[in-house]
Amino acid sequence: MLNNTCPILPLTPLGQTPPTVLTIAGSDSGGGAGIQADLRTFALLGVHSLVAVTAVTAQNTLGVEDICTIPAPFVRQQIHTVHTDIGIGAAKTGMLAHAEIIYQIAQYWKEHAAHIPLVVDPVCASMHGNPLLAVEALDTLRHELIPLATLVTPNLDEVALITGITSHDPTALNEAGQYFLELGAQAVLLKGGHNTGTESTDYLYTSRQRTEFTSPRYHNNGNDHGGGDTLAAAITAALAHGYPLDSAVAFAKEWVSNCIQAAYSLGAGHGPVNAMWRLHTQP
Ligand code: PXL
Repeated sequence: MLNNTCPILPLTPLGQTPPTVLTIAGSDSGGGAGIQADLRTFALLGVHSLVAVTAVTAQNTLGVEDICTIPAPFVRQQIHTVHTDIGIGAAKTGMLAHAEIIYQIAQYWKEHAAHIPLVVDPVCASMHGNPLLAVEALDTLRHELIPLATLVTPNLDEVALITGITSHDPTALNEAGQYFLELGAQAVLLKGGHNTGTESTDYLYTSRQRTEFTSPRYHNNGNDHGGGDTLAAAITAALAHGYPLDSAVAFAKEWVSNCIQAAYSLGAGHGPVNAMWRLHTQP
């Protein structure tokens, strides 16, 4: 059953400008993840979407067949062009492909955008295991971009790649949380979505506290493509609406649970989580 009590973000009166949110991410030609998931989420959460494309993937529900990356200076130019005219209320990063793109974004952020909330979803691979970030880029991610993040949202595979911590016991998770804070992130959300069990628990660490967010684990025949992107996009939209971080995470967790329950099958592989569940409910 969909949770029709899921709160919605405030609607901007028609004719007025809604909050603006930037996604810096890759395109998924199958429409399940990446920029496509971000734009759906942003639209249904009442914010205006800005886009800086980092890479274009040729992929379907079975996997990524090929990737064409955008030159790093052009990624920076896309950010600069929308920032200087339109303004950015909050931003998120997704697939960043390689070190030079990460470096350009980080330099821009440090010089011109340090005050803007930045959610870093450290996308390393697709759910099929296709790499979306060069391994050589991990150091640039750790030392250039993560220190600028308002929030980093790694799943447990990404935690292992970035921190080297592979155990999921409570002490190891605390160590992993600490690792991201010591890199300079203001907060980290360790997503237990890839953990086993009947519940999915995510752990939010800030310098002051650890907060748990638990939801039931829904079984939807593997139709959960784009779930991580959708969660990070919903957090970013809530931040742009002015929510404090813990409320933004709580909201986004409930939002993505609804998207997961409403997922549909597509092609022969993994279908997407479905932000359009919202269209089936009364405002
Ligand atoms: O879900 C992570 C992700 C992000 N961005 C792009 C992707 C994927 C997963 O496949 O293709 C472009």
